[in-house]
Amino acid sequence: MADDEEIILSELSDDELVLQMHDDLYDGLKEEIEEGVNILIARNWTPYDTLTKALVAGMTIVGADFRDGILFVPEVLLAANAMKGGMAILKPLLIATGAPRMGKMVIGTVKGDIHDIGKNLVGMMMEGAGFEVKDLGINNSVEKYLAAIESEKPDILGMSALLTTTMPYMKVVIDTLKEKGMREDYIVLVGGAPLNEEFSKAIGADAYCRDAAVAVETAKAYMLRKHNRATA
Ligand code: B1M
Repeated sequence: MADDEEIILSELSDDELVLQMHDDLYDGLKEEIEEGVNILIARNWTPYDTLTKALVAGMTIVGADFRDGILFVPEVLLAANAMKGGMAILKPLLIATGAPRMGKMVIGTVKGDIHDIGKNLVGMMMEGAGFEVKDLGINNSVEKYLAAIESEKPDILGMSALLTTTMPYMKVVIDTLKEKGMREDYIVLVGGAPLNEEFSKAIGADAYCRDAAVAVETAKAYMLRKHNRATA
């Protein structure tokens, strides 16, 4: 297609549209992303497929070029903004009405870290699965986590970190819970691109969640164990 030829998103096939959305996300075109999301949903795509195949896959390309020095912070911010536009449309669709109450989670990105797209996605998927979610936002100190768990009394504490320099802060939070004798009162789940299972074990978390879907499954499994212990 010639560069100056206008692309009508609604005239593209599903595969073409998804590829175009990856390009549009890369270029930070929020309105086009919102339109693409609406088209896929109107074509009976599930919100989850739309999210993972069109948005998350597009953000993976952005991430690779950011890493390789092809894209810089301003461009990545635009891409993140476009992604959030698409996520805002999907959020009410992912949050199924009438899902049974599964439990409550407090989630936040750790101190020094402002990445929130993955954390928001986890919150949305957890709500969709019937969990009540209290989102603490970004850059959370141990004091903020403690205040929130004391006021919200969640079953689960979720922490997100996207930087190798901020992920050790999760251990600060867990160690503080231990010092206060509160560690066993909460299920602690951690996630974020630089983490892995080994790190999660080393810092004393209950589990590492590779992505939002795994976070939901892990949270459900731990809630079931908690329930079984309580009724044993
Ligand atoms: Co940042 N950044 N960034 N950035 N950024 C990364 C993380 C990086 C890997 C890019 C790269 O070099 N390839 C790199 C980190 C390198 C490292 O530490 N080893 C990096 C860097 C270096 C930086 C800055 C230092 C750049 C600079 O200023 N020079 C700076 C740091 C700012 C700070 O936090 N103090 C910075 C800034 C930014 C922006 C502001 C421009 C923007 C963030 C916008 C926003 O979030 N509102 C940004 C972005 C967008 C990225 C990338 C490109 C994309 C992250 C993302 O949103 N992914 C990222 C590259 C990458 O990860 N490939 C990168 C999509 C999202 C759906 O996935 O967040 O992994 P993810 O979440 C997943 C799972 O990890 C998991 O589930 C989610 C959904 O499936 N998960 C959880 C996440 N949290 C969970 C919590 C749970 C469970 C599961 O709790 C239960």
